[in-house]
Amino acid sequence: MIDRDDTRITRRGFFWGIGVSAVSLIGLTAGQASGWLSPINLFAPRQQGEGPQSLPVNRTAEQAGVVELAMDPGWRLTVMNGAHGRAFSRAALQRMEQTEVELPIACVEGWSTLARWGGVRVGELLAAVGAPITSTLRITSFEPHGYYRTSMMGPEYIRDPATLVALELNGEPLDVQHGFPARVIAPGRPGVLQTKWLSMIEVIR
Ligand SMILES: Nc1nc2c(c(=O)[nH]1)N[C@H]1C(S)=C(S)[C@@H](COP(=O)(O)O)O[C@H]1N2
Ligand SMILES: [Mo]
Repeated sequence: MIDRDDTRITRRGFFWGIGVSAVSLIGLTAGQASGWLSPINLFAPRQQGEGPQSLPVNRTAEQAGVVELAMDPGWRLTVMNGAHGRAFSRAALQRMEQTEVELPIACVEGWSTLARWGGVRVGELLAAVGAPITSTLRITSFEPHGYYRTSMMGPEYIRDPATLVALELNGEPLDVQHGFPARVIAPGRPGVLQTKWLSMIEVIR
């Protein structure tokens, strides 16, 4: 049985809690957006224009525990179509037709930064394993844990010629913080789905 007075106190506490979270959220957002508040910005490295290759970093390579794996010369990107697959070294990806696109990373945390990306069209990789452009893909990172290590990609992205497995960022090889050896970049995709540190692309239908 719940005592009425207890219930009322709990409710007050609940609303008070919401008020506090709303205030701190506004504080953090303002800190990211405007220069004069930047000393209190708790996400300092994620400001516009900051970070390696002039792009902020969400979850660093150190936080993701990928630094050694990213530098492994034995790295391959495996592309699976049913039982058939191919493993591409970074050099093999570089020998394929390269495409350059200008696309932003747009993070829900409140920043969006435009960058120049170079790499291989996802559609080309699918063609290399005989998969149609109407496929749906599961994309997996070699990041061992973490909420953003996998993403799905439907045909609406794949058939867009600007959807890449990116190898280069702003004219240089991807920094490890931005997904070296290879990451996904596609137009109109939320930042969380622009998977870094790729290991596998699977056709799931
Ligand atoms: N493997 C992996 N990919 C990831 C993430 C991650 O934590 N792990 N973070 C995502 C999020 S939330 C964003 S906004 C972008 C940021 O890319 P950047 O760090 O290169 O700017 O990467 C995405 N890709
Ligand atoms: Mo993000």
